[in-house]
Order: sequence, then C-alpha cells, then structure tokens
Amino acid sequence: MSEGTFGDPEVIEIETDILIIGGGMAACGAAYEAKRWAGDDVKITLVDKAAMDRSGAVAQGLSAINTYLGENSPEDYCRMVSADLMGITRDDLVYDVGRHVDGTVELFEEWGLPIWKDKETEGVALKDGGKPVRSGRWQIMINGESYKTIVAEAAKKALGIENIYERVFIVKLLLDANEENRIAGAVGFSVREHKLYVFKAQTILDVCGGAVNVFRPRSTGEGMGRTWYPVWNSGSTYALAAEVGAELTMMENRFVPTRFKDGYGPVGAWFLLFKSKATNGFGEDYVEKNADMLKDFAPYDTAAVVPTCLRNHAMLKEMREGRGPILMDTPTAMKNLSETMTPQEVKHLEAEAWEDFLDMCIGQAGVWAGMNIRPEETPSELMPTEPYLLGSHSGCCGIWVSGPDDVGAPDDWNWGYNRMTTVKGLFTAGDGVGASGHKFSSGSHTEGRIAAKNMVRFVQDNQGHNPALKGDISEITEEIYKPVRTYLEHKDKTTEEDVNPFYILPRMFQMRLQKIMDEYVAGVSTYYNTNEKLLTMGLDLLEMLKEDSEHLRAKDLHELLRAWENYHRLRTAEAHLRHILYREETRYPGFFYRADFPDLDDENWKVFVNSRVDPETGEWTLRKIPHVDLVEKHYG
Ligand code: SFD
Ligand code: AMP
Repeated sequence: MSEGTFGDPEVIEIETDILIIGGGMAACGAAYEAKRWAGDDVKITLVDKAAMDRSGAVAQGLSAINTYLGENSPEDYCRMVSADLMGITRDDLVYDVGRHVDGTVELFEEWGLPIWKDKETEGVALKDGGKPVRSGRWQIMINGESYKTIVAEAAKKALGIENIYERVFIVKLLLDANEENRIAGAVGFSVREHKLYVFKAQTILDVCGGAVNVFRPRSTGEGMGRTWYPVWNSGSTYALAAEVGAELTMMENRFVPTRFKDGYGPVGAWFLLFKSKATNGFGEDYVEKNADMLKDFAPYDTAAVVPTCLRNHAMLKEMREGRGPILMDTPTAMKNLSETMTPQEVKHLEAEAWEDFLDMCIGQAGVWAGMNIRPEETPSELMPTEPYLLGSHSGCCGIWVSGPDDVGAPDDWNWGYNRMTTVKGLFTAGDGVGASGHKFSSGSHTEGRIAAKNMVRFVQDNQGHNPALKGDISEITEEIYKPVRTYLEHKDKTTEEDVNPFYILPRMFQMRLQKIMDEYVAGVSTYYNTNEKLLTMGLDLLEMLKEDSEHLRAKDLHELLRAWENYHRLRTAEAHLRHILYREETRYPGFFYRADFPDLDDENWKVFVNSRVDPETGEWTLRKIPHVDLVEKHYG
C-alpha cells in the first residue's frame, strides 16, 4: 500500500430512521420485526462488518435451539435463568423473552429450518402441534448447518438488499450535537473498499455480539484463532455503547464454558441428549463428589440444575489437585443408548455424534478425525476454556436497558421504550442486554424483535426531530485511518516492516491485551483467580496499552479492521476489570475467584453493578442497583 493508493477515503453519507448495527441473530430479528411495524415511510438500514449469510456466532450453524419453552412457563424460565446466574438477573427482561420466544422458533421452521420431531408427530410443524425432540428441558434439536443463512434470508427479504451494507465495520457512535445524551449516528469504514460511511439515524440498535479473544486463549501457535465463541465477536457492542455514555451492567460476569479440549466442541448435546457423564481422571463424577463444597454457595447449589459456574468450580478442584484429565465418557453413553437400538439405529446414532459438531463446530470434528478418536470407543478430554464476555448464552454482562412496562417491575427499570439503553434512541438486544442471559440464538432473535418494535414507536413519536452529528467528520476520518497513516509514515524506517519501534501491530496489541487479562484479571493461567492488588496493577497496564493504541498500525484494510476490533476489545476488557474490582465477593466460582473475598455475600452483593463512562471526560463511575425478584424463587 502506498500513499498514492491510500489518500482520503470517499465519504458516503446515509440518512435513515432506524439503523441496525450488526447482522447476527438479534439484528436479523430486528430487521424482520421493524419492517412488520414500520410503514414504507420509515427507512430501515442495516450495517454488518461481515456478510449476513454467515456472520456472527451462528456462522457455522448450530445443532440445537437452546431456548424453546413449549410446555414450560415463562416464570419457570425466569427461575432457571436466575439460578444459573447465581440469583442476579432481571426477571422483567427474561420473562419478556420467554413469553415470545416460541413464536420466533415457529418462524424459523416456517422459513425452512429442519427441527427434529418425535416419532408420533414426524412431519408436523411446531405451530400445528408437532412435538420437538427435546435434548433438555429448554433445548430442542435441529439440523442447523444452514441456520444462519435461513434466518438472514428472511431479514434480507424484509429490508431489501439496497438497505443493507455488508463488510462495513462501525468504529464509533455519534451523539446529537444539540441534545445531550441522545444518539444521532454512527461512523465506520468498508473493509473491502476505500470508503468511509457516515450514518445519521433517529434510532440505533447496537447488536454486535459478545467479546472473544479478550483473554489469552488456551489454543496456541498452531491453533491460533481457535476459540469457542466466534473470534469476530470483538466487543463492539459494549465499547460503542460505553463510549457514548450508556450505562453498562454486570460487566463483571463472564462465561467460562466447559468444552471438548482443543476443538472447543460444545458439551450440551453430550450431557443432555446422549446422557453422557463427565468424570475426573479416576472415573469419579466430580459434581457429585464435591457436592458438599458447593454448599458454600447455597442456596444456588440446590437448583434443579446445578449452576454452570458451580459445575466448573467442582471440576477445577479436581484439576488443581492433580486428578485430571477431565473426561467425557462418550463410549458408555453410546453403549447405553444403543442397547435398545437396531444396528441401523446405532449407525444413525454414531452419525449424529459427528453431526453435532459438523453442524456448529467443525474444528472439533477435525480434532476427532486427526486424533483417531471414535466417540463410541474413545472418551474425549474436556477443559474449562478462557473467559468469554456475553449476555445471550450462559453469561449476563451487557448494557442496562429499559424493560417491559406490564410485568410489575420497579419504576426505574422502565423508561418508555423496551430495550432502550440509558442513551436516548440507542437500543440493544442479544449479547448486548445485560442482567439476563440464557436467550441463546432463538432468544436473541426474539429480543431483536422486541427492540425493533419499540424503535419503530420511537421513530413515530419523534417525527420532526433532525439528528445532528456531534463531532467533525474530517477529524473523525483522520482518527479512524490513523493506523494507516502511521504505517505509511514509518514503514521504511526498518528493513523488516513487522519489527518497528514506531508502531504496534494489531496482532501484537491483541497478545499484550490477552496476556494482561490472563495474568491479572483471572484467566486460565491463574486458575481464574485474582485480587485487588492484581486488578489494580492490571488496570495500570491497560491504561498503558490504551496510550499505545495511538500507535497501532494498519498496512491494509484488513489490519485496519483488526486494529479497531482490538481497540473495542480493550474498552470491553477495561469494563470487565473495573466491575470485578468493584464487586467484593466471589459470586461466580468456577468462572472467577476474588481470592481476597472468596465467599458469596448475598447480604451486601445481591445487587446489580452498573457503570458509566462520562463521554466528555472518560471518567468511570460504578454503582449498586438493588435487585428485585419479580417471580418467586426457590432453588430446590
Ligand atoms: O452449543 C459488527 N449459541 C447457541 N445458541 C443456541 O440456541 N443453541 C446452541 O447450541 C448454542 N451454542 C453455540 C452458540 C454460539 C456458538 C458460537 C457456538 C455454539 C459454537 C449462541 C448463539 O449463537 C448466540 O446467543 C447468538 O448468536 C447471539 O446473537 P447476537 O445477535 O447478540 O450476536 P451475533 O449473532 O454474534 O451477531 C453479531 C453481529 O454483529 C456483527 N458485528 N457489525 C458492524 N460493526 C461492528 N463493529 C461489528 N461487530 C460485530 C457481526 O458480523 C454479526 O453479524 S452451544 O454452545 O450451546
Ligand atoms: P453448551 O453446549 O454447554 O453450550 O450447553 C447447551 C445447553 O445445554 C445450555 O442450555 C446449557 O445450559 C445446557 N447444559 C450444558 N451442560 C449441561 C449439564 N451438564 N447439565 C444441564 N444442562 C447443561
């Protein structure tokens, strides 16, 4: 790339009523629903950094839909989510997803997603009384390799391809020049063409997924880039919102999934559908064995399903004390299941064992093939992975939003528009909404739909308002392309362009971030332990990294994308650290430990923790918000 070919970008300005940032599950739900409520006079635009057909967490497909209520009540769903997340969730938000999610799953089926049915109702659609094959109480099985393509097709059809901008990475949101704390637009760049996009909008949906690769992953060298949640979820949701002053919530929460070792294959189907057992290296069931230890975290240890973090807590004890490896006993599970099966059914079962991964995590099937593992013959190792930050799966970090107004929630949990953040006109859903969780793919789509319906109402209520962008676009352009300028200015100062004291490569920057988070903020290398001293030192190191972000280089558009993704990761990491530092207890053992406050402290800490960055000064403030149960909880 030379200066000649990298002059000022072409600036493309787009005015719209509704702007959806992201093209994943929540975004697709929003696109579909917004179009249903908006008349032709409301313009809806979607911008995704990738191609919607395969963007976001569902890119590879999935083999189960983890949230389908069926015969369960939304109240029971609230109970399950609360128990799994150690008691601190917003029942209003969870209930809202629960009461609408089945309708979303029926739509998926109508659009062509094959959903497994029991023998008696084979071929009958869910909406006509078809009974899904349940792997667990909340989960149903699908043939989901093409899940995302199917869902994206409906969204694209609703909006019209002319209103969709793919391969445009949003770097920052812009506030309104005339009204404090009101959203007005977003700026990003094409990752394929030398073009800068400036969007002006009445209302924006920030749904860019969770945050991956914030922590040093277990995979090294040869497996670099291998993670469980997708590497392209780079924390934009949280960073974009935080930078314009939206209040975040529960950013201390994280998800450390137990996964098949090295391939990161999910375990749900094995535990639930195949009824497999996981043991320590001596064949002992580690959750049963350590049941007494889990009592320290009462009452949550008595939940119908032991919370995910407590299952990890029990596993980690075995690992720490040298009783690894942790093994998933796939041969016994398959033998037990096949006892009552015909040879043909056994073959089918073996095929399903592979398809589970081929549908959603091909790398795991690759590990099995490469390591000569036949699940019917050889157990597989499990491991707790590096931490992920997300609000839609078994985690609950995210943004503090207004909830529904008809479920008896405290007055300050609703400010007019369901799923609007504390910044006027800025909405979120899916991984973006904090203090809920266990929405998964179907719940995220549902939440996108809920947000979109309210965004349409917001547009209708604000007719005549003209958003005015705060900030100078040419200065912002300079800021966005600065890594390219840095590269061009300094690249000839060394003979090896990747080794240069005048700039930092996005890849190096990411490694430095991951090392800091791993060692100081309870990553895998400390067995997920940290304390005030470590966190304070970690914060200093992050501050220095932030200073060095000024020197990121980009030698092409791809690296420019990587540079800004890593900047978003850094902002997300800082929020995570500050929240962990603030919450002086160990709420989620097995996900992380405050070694200086090793106990659960319901008396002082059964509260939401919210934070806000002042967009003018960059200063953080954190506060506690009382937790209220809207659904009676019992953990037995
Ligand atoms: O097996 C920008 N998930 C599972 N859900 C289920 O229902 N069943 C399962 O089986 C699940 N499992 C699972 C899951 C995910 C993964 C990766 C695996 C296994 C291997 C979880 C769901 O997938 C997840 O809950 C939802 O997808 C969350 O939806 P959403 O919309 O919040 O996030 P997204 O889909 O990742 O989309 C993000 C979008 O944002 C774009 N983007 N666009 C513009 N500018 C930027 N700066 C952007 N940054 C990001 C992305 O391109 C994408 O379009 S199992 O483990 O349990
Ligand atoms: P996972 O594959 O770990 O992402 O889990 C998929 C689904 O199965 C989620 O709804 C999990 O909560 C659930 N799940 C996973 N493992 C277990 C387990 N051991 N017991 C109960 N539920 C589980």
